Amino acid sequence: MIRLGAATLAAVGLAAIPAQVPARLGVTAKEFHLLLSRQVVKAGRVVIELDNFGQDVHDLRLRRIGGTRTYVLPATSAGSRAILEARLRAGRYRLWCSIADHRARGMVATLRVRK
Ligand SMILES: [Cu+2]
Repeated sequence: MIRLGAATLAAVGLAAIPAQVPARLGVTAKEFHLLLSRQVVKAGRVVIELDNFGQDVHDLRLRRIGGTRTYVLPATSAGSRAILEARLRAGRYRLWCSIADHRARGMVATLRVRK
């Protein structure tokens, strides 16, 4: 077909612009664990939200296993929230709280980022 209707052209135009809506990951911190809202997110922009539902201060670090870059969500007091938008590539990521000995006490989790 050579002739295309206006509706067809509009649809093609829309299809050429990929949705840029970031994935979202919720991380709930408590003594002493991290609970992820999902185990897998799609690679690309990810909004990471740390909610401290515990009583102590907690933070969040994120690093791809085998990678060198560490993403940091700051120390967050009880009842508070921190948000970071990152661009994650595919792989497995370790998440942990870096306050005191919290990681050793169980505040560690794994996230898979798929292509
Ligand atoms: Cu902690």
